[in-house]
Amino acid sequence: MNTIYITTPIYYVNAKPHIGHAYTTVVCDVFARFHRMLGYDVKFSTGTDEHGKKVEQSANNAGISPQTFTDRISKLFRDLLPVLNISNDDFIRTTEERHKRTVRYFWKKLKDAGYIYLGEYSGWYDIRNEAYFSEDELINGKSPLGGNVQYMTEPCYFFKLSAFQDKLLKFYEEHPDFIYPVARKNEVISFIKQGLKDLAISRTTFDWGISVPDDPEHVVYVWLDALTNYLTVNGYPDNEDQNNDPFWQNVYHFVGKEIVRFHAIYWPAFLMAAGIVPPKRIVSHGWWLSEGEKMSKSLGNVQDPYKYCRLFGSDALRYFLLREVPFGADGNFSLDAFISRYNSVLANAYGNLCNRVFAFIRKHCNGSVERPSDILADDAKFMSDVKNILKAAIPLIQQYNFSRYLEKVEQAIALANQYMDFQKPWSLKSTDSVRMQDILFTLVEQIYRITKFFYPVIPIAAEKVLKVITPKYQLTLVDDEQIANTINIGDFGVLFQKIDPSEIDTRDVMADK
Ligand code: ME8
Repeated sequence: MNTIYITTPIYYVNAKPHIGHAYTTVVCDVFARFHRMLGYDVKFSTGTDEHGKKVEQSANNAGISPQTFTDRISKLFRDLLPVLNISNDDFIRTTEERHKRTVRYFWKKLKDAGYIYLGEYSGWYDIRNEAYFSEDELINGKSPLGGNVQYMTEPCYFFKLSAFQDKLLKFYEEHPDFIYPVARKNEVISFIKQGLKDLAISRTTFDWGISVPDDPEHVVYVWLDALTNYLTVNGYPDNEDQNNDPFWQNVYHFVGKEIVRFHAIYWPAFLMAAGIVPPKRIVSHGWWLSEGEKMSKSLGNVQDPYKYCRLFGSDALRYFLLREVPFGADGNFSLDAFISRYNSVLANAYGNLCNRVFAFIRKHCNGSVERPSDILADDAKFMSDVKNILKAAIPLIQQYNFSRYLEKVEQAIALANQYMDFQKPWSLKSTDSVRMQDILFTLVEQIYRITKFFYPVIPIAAEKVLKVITPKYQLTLVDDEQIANTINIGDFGVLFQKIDPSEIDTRDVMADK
């Protein structure tokens, strides 16, 4: 059986989740559901990144202990998962014992292999982004990541990152698809070509972290701690032979573009040092913007995924996030665009197609239609067109092209609506009820096919539709499954209620300030 291991970044617990976090998690969920439908054994994990000076400071500001603080915010990320209908297999917190154990073991591996040494570090430290910068990297007195900096000197363990410069370049050459998209790969390569310095991987200026084995004055650098979560979830070190682990051999790390460097440089270097093969893919996407800037808590322009799910349902939010912006590009999150896509595709094109076909069968065919004995040329063309469109959609997901995939699904929906409008089953009620039923059966069968392709993105609505067609629906994309020869359509409500923009109180979905 094919296996795949899909991960989201683990999110910082310095603030509650927003649409940007929801996006990566939804992308991974769609990728996971899609692969399950193709018959893969899927492991899918997400979680929270809870250590570091920034979290310690946020907890101090809130007047509570870091543990209480992280428990509280981590819960907001965890509770969002069922709200977004996420099918993750694991939720990891870096404050868990299982993770601390893995990090300490991994540290020792790096140390025993001779890649860690004790030195001293001075530099400009960006607290918000947990990273040191040299004087010449600062921009207008701030770090290149935009955070405030302060000058610090501390004893510190180093990782011999410089030893990996050539190995990494060779690795990218041998694995040309390792970093997606190519633009990010080129950035990484030119960054490395400027020269890799050894990396400070411990801190002594705060306590909120995993203590370094045999030297508890130091805590492990938060990125080494955080990246190791991917191994913890995969059972390391009990499951020590990761190189022969079918999930590890096929691990896909989905990340926002700002953390590609950590995943594509540091992480494979750490792994190589420990004798573990690097991940299969680092798949990076662009940013959701709000009011023209990256949506982020520190800018105060975040949209709340809880609010969108409550008002419009998780299917609608999932669909919008994947359809609105080509994967990899930045995109603006706007309520107007959300409503317009919802109404035109979910409510009108798809919802209405299902409603009118099912309602018609219930009203004019006693709720039941039989497989036609005659297939006319029009029917055959409709069926093969839908089939070809859907078949062409499969590789698009494997290329992370979620918006084009959805375009294909929408093309198939449009074909079904056109077929119905052209065949006009309502005009045959009194003249040719057999042909009328044949048309309806053909429509139901194609709705079934199309809906399976829509399922990874809108699982709740899709399962409702599949269930109405047959209680024995199968969530597969591999075979050319045929539905039963007799279809009984049960009671069916409105799938997506049309949104009247004038009835939306924008304060309900407004960006939090
Ligand atoms: O970086 N648009 O955590 P984080 C799109 N803990 N995606 C966005 C986004 C936006 N405006 N804002 C956030 C960290 N994201 C580390 C990761 S992994 C070992 C450690 C998403 O809370 C996107 O996936 O800052 C981005 O990479 C991630 O949230 C950053 O989350």
